[in-house]
Amino acid sequence: MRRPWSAVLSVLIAATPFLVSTPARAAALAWECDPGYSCYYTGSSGTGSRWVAPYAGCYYPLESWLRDNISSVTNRGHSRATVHLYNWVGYWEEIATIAPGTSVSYGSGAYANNKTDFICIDS
Ligand SMILES: [Ca+2]
Repeated sequence: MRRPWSAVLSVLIAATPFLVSTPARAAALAWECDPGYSCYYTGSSGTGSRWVAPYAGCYYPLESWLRDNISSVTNRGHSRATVHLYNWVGYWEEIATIAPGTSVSYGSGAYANNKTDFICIDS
């Protein structure tokens, strides 16, 4: 049986897997945070592990990896969604107020660095 030329000459182009150079666990871009949300980072300047508040309101207790481990915050919430950070010192001490549209980063010497136990976001 004779094969048609087209079959004989057909060239099979191997579907070489396209190698995408995206690491499985990419480091978060600094200050990565969707509009409408406030984001909390364990590192300075919006780096490290990130927690995103799902909606306005108060959050307590924080997850153990986040508690006393927030070093920077960006607030991309709406115009009334001010963020308040609190530290327990026998009472709830407000250690930071972050206005909508602003970001704060606490250096190692900053009072508010790695102290937050409780977060409230105004609605
Ligand atoms: Ca604390």
